[in-house]
Amino acid sequence: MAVRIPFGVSQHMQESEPQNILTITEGELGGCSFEDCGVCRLGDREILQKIVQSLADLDSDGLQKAVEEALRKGVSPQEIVREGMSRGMAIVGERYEKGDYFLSELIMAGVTMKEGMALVEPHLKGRMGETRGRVVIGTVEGDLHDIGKNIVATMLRSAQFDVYDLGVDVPPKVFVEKTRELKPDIVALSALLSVTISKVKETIDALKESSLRGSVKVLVGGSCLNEKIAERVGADAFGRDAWDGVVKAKQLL
Ligand code: B12
Repeated sequence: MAVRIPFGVSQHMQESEPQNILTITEGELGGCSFEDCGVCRLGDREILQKIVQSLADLDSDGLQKAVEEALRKGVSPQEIVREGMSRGMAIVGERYEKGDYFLSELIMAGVTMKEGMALVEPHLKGRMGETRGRVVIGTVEGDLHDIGKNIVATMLRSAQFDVYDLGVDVPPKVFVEKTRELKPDIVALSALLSVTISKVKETIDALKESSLRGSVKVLVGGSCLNEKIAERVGADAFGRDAWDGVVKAKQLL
């Protein structure tokens, strides 16, 4: 069987058992909701799986083609992100944890996902009209991950929120300054690194110390957080993913 070694994959992978790495295993797709997904039609599964596989394999050309094909076939952009690219990214993370991928592959995955998002984002844009509320969003200090945060910002915009994105590595004092200046209804914090959980708390504490906490709700999210941690650091709500984030943001108003 011919084995395709995608661009960006380390030499050590070429020497190891290829099918373990290049083919998505049942385990890697564990928890996949293709089977019970009420939104996607039967024919969409194959193309969504192509998206998952391309991103997991860091195959930029394959991903672009698959995303374009999915959009052409009328698969919803939300489904492309949630059931396609996000699952591909989860597999990248697992491969990194197992030592099959290294930092260079994480970087490639970030670039590849951003290229895919650039194709999907124009289809996620919200309608013009009355805004639901104002959100200031950013990734906390010390953390450079922004793909998930960007998806949350896009989904909030498409749900008619007025979103101010402060970017990544945002110190608590900048959240405080921007909260004072922009008077948002919600401050949304993203954190993916366990070491930055303390920064989520510091940011919320800084809002308290500046007497701003009473006038804003704090929504947090990111793969190192959960409901319990969110409560412990003093947030008002936790969003499991971008879609849950929008639901929680609406509930907070
Ligand atoms: C791509 C990636 C990178 C890229 C980031 C590129 C970019 N521009 O973002 C780069 C290469 C820069 C990177 C660097 C590092 N990374 Co990294 N990275 C990843 C990876 C593979 C994917 C993250 C991602 O984009 N996922 C896809 C998006 C769609 O999902 P998401 O971010 O979770 O976001 C969703 C939800 O969490 C939620 N959400 C996120 N934010 C918010 C905010 C709100 C308000 C709400 C409501 C919801 C919400 O909604 C999003 C959309 O549905 C993850 C593994 C993984 N599967 O998560 C590791 C991972 C996060 N990285 C990890 C590590 C260790 C690092 C490094 C320390 C590696 C190193 N040795 O240097 C550095 C840290 C750099 C830094 N200071 O931040 C670890 C973190 C472990 C931990 N718990 O602490 C992970 C989990 C990998 C692993 N399995 O070990 N990384």
